[in-house]
Order: sequence, then structure tokens, then C-alpha cells
Amino acid sequence: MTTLFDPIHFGDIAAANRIVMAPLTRDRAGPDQVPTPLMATYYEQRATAGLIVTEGTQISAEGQGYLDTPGIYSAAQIAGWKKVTDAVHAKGGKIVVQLWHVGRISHLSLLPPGLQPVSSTATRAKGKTFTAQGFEDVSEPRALRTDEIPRLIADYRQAARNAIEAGFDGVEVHGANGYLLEQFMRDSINDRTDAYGGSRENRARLVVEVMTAIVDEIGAGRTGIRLSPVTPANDAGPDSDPQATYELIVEKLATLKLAFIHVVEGATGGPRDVAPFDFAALRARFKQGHPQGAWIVNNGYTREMAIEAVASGAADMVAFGKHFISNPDLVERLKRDAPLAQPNRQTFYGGGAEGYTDYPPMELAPA
Ligand code: 8OZ
Repeated sequence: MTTLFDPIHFGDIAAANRIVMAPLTRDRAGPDQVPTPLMATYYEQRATAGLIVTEGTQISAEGQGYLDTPGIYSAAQIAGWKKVTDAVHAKGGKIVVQLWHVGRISHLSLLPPGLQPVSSTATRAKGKTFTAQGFEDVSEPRALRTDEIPRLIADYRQAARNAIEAGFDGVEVHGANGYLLEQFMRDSINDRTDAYGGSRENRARLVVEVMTAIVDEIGAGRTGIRLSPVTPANDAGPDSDPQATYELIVEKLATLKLAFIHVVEGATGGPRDVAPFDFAALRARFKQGHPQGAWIVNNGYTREMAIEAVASGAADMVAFGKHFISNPDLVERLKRDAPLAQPNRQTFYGGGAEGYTDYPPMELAPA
């Protein structure tokens, strides 16, 4: 029987176990959104995860929506990330970068002069983002013109190329949590009348074109995506039929033979039962004809739930977020069923080493 602690080979990635470090925004990038040596230390400390998914990393200056999040569109950013991937690989870990475009969840003060947040819609989201001034309402977006979509897809393609140059084992496209790609998927947000809005087929078009371009650029074996069919995060109102919409998206993505799909079950970082959704049906769509693709699940998993999910075949891998913040050696702790340290929320976003690289591994923790 397969266990949570067994190795797994999916796509081109061979992972030592089935425990994934979930993407976690920590807002500690340096000037010009360059990853710092402290970030390399943080990821290196967590390299015993079977797979690390980095924090959301913007594919372009336009894709940034929070203060001090890293990018992967400049030479300096690529060089900064190379230090991160080298550190993780030296410890035997695997790491993919989460490619992020926030769409309308942004603020004018975070964008280069003259740029406005872009989305599927010109309707402003109800919500706040974190800027140099603290929490501020997000800015009004403009709807992307149809003739701009090829440029957007080219930005994703280039970011994937940059990821490989930076030494990543692959990429996870951020298709979740109310950001740009989800702003196209859901009919609660997307009010377009072109080929990228309206029907379910049209709303699936952008994400499928983005994933097709990335697969063409770096190969399917290094490409995955994160989806959150029912999350209300970032003013993402429920789709009128999430089951049908996401099954169509996953069915199309399955034909690309992606390395993995990573799903947020329920409300991101919140209740798992926020809305009815048949995740097993979604998994079946992905696995059909492509059984070697990894199905990664996330959101509120306990040790027991994770062990059961892998043992039953409901999931190939399980991602943990908050537990990885305060337990760099989470894999070892789960193996031994050791107590888990609790993270300090005050140091989640921004700052330095405190609450970031100073959580000790088990041996050094006070008894
Ligand atoms: C928390 C704070 C800022 C961004 C997400 C990238 O929800 C995020 C995020 C989370 O996917």
C-alpha cells in the first residue's frame, strides 16, 4: 500500500515523499522584487518536503498585487532564484515556482507608472491588498483587450522559460484564489463578450492557452497548475455551475498531460465545506487517460487525513501551508507523529528572519 512517506515520480519530477510545501506569500523580496539570500535559507530549511511550491511569483510587473512579492521577469530575479534552487537541490529537495498574475487584485502604487491593474472585467473587486501604506482597497482594473491576450500569454511563456533558467524543477501556474486566471474562469466575474467570455468554453480559453504555451515552452512533465473551484478568496463570487466549469477546464488540461494538478478544497485557508463540490469527479477527469499525473490536495489537512488520502488513492500528494511555516522539518515530524509548532500570524507577511527562518527543527525545539 502506498503511504504519504513513499517516493513518487510524476512528469519529470522525482519526489522523495508525497508531502508538498504549499505556496505561501511571505512578502520578503528585496528591491526590484529580487529574491534574497534569506529566502534561500527559508526554502533550504524546508527542502525535505517532497516538493516545494514557492510563494506566488509575478510573471511581469503588471502581475504584482502586494508589496515585496518576488518576480521572475528580470535577470536579477532569475539570479536570485538560482540561489534558492541551488540551496534546495543541495539538500536533495525539489522546487517549482508558482507563476502568478494577480489581475485586478492590485493597487496603482504597486505598478510601474502608467500601468493599471488588468482583468477580464473593468469591475473593481471588493477587497484590500497590502501596499507600502498598509492595507488599502484594490484599484479599479481595466478589461484586457482581446488583442492584448497574446502578449499576456507570451509573458507566462517567458516566465516559464526563466524558471527553467533559474534552475526550478518546473512551474505551478496560479489558477486559483480570485487572481487573473480565475477572473476569466468564473461567470461571477468575467463579463466579456469576446472569445474569452460568455460560454464555459470561452471562459476556459485563457487558462488552456496559457498552459498550452507553457507546455510547448518547457514540457508537460515540468508543468502543473493550482485550482480552487469553490474558494471565495479575493471577492471571487461562486461560478453559476462550478462543477461543470471546472470539469471542463480539467478535462481540457488533462489532454496536455500535465505533471500535476493541485486543488484547494473549500475556502482557501478556511472551511473545507464552504460549498458542495465533487473533487473526486474532478480528479477522475484528470486521471482518465493520464494516470501518471499527480493529484495534489490542500486545505486544512491533518496528519491523519493526509495519510488516509494517499492510502485510499484519493490523492497522490498532500500540500501543507501554515504547518510548513513553523515546522521546517514537517516531514520528519509527521513521520514520527511528533507535536507541531504553531505559527505566529504577526510575522506571516513582510519583515525579516523573525517568524521566517527562526523556527527551529525538532531536535532544537524546547522540550
Ligand atoms: C495571502 C496573502 C497574499 C497573497 C493566494 C497568493 O491567496 C496568495 C496570497 C495569500 O494565493
